[in-house]
Amino acid sequence: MTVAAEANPAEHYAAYLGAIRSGDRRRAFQIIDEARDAGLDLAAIYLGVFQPALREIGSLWQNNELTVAEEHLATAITQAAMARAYERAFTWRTDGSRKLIAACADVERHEVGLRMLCDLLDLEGWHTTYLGAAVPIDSLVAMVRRLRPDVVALSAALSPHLPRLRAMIAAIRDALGDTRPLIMVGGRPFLDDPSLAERLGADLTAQNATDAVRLLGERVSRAR
Ligand code: B12
Repeated sequence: MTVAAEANPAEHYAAYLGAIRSGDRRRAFQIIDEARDAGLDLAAIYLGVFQPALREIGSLWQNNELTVAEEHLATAITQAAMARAYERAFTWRTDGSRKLIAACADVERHEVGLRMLCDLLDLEGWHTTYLGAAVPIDSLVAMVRRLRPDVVALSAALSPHLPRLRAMIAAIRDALGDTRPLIMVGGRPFLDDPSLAERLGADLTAQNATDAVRLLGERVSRAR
C-alpha cells in the first residue's frame, strides 16, 4: 500500500466531493480514474478521498445543506466508484490461508467503512467474506461455525447499536469458544474511545481500514 511520491489524495478530494455533492456520477468516476492514473493506490483513494468526502456529506446533511435524497445519491455514487477503483486494483493473487468474515451489527446500516477493510485485505491476499449491513446474529454465528475464519470483523457506526455488537460477540464466543476466531470491532464509537472494544468483549480494534490491515497482518500469520 504505497503511494507514489507525487500523488496527493487531497488534490482529488475536493474535486470528488464537488462531483458527489452535485450528483454527477460520470464526473466522480473520471476523478477517480485520474487519481489512479496519478499513482494513488486503492488505500489512498479509499482513505484520502472517499472517507473524508462521505464524512463531509454527513456534515452537510446535518446542517441541512443537503437533503436525504442528495446524501443517498452521494453514497450510492461512492459505492459504485469504490467498485470501479477496486476492479482496477484487483489481482487474482491470494494466499487463501487467512480468512475473515465481516458483518455490521444487526441494526446497523452504515456498511461502507467495513467494505473498505475487506477490499484492502483482499488485495493483501486474504480471503474475505463481506456480509454488509444489518446481519442477523443467528445467521452470522451459523456462518462463522461453517467457515471457521481466523477473524470476525464487526462494525457499528452509532452508539445505540453497541449493545447489539456486544450480543454478537457473546454469541460467537458461546458457539466457538474464547480463543478463536479473533474478534475485531470498529466504527465511529471506537474512534473516540478505543478501550470500548475490550469492554464489549472484542480482541482488538483499529481507527481505520489501513491500520486494521496492518494490525491483522501482524496478528494473523499465513499458513505455510
Ligand atoms: C452514508 C451515511 C448513511 C447511509 C449509510 C448507507 C450505507 N450503505 O452505508 C444511511 C442513509 C443508511 C444512513 C442512515 C443513518 N444515519 Co448516517 N451517515 C452516513 C455518512 C454520511 C457516511 C458514512 C460513511 O460511509 N462514512 C465513511 C466511512 C469510510 O467511514 P467510517 O464509517 O467511519 O469507517 C471507517 C472507520 O470507522 C473504520 N471502521 C468502520 N467499521 C469498522 C470495522 C472494523 C472491524 C474496523 C477495524 C474498523 C472499522 O474504518 C473505516 C474505514 O477507514 C455518515 C457521516 C460520517 N461522518 O461518516 C452519516 C452518519 C454516521 N449518520 C448519522 C445518522 C444520525 C444516521 C441515522 C440515525 C439518520 C436517521 N435519522 O435515520 C440513520 C441510522 C441508520 C442505521 N440504523 O444504521 C450520523 C451519526 C451521528 C452520531 N451522533 O452518531 C452521521 C455521523 C451523520 C452526521 N454528521 O450527523 N447514514
